[in-house]
Amino acid sequence: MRPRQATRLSKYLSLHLRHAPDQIGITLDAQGWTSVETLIAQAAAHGFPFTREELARVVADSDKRRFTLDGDRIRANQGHTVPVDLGLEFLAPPERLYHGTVDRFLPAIRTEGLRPMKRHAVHLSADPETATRVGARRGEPVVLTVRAGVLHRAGHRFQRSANGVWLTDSVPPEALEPLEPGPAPTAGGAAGDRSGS
Ligand code: HQG
Repeated sequence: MRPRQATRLSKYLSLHLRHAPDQIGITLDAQGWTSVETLIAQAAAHGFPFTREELARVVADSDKRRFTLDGDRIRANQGHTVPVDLGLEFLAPPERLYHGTVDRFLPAIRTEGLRPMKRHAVHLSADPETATRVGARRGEPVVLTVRAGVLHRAGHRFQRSANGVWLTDSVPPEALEPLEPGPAPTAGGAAGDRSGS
């Protein structure tokens, strides 16, 4: 399978295992699993044929381990918008976690904190490099540092998905560390005025 086809299949799986199972007539169980046999048959019936071997290859090669294949079952490891309970344990996060985003969301994030938006949970990365890649999907990345340890001790609950993404309901603005000063403060002497960042 050529890389471009593998990417298409990966995106197809993300779409139907996270967001739109109905569109191809498959159902996810409460934990997000669906039958591989049915998936393959329904995808073919909807004009997207692929083999079990191609599926296994894409799951094994996924850079982000997006899917788990378990016998005749498959599920997405995170990122759902349809309701599923992934059965992940709650556990204590590291003291700091990271969130990759872009400049244009910062005013809202500074006011409301991080919200799950369309997903079930806010996605946080274990290291700034990963967060940089997440932010870069949308433009010039900005990496926010989250005081996860403080939040956890204050009662916020954290889970870690099978591919190492940390999930939590929300992050209030005060749990975000101030950003490093930008490279070039604009005219008007705004330098030092980073309140709320
Ligand atoms: C932003 C990818 C305004 C948030 C990645 C983000 C990740 C706010 C966007 C996974 C906000 C939501 C998740 C607020 C958050 N106001 N904007 N209050 N709070 N945002 O895609 O974290 O390729 O739902 O900063 O690797 O970008 O799908 O979340 O920019 O692990 O496997 O709202 O998706 O993995 O975007 O990415 P998303 P995300 P996959």
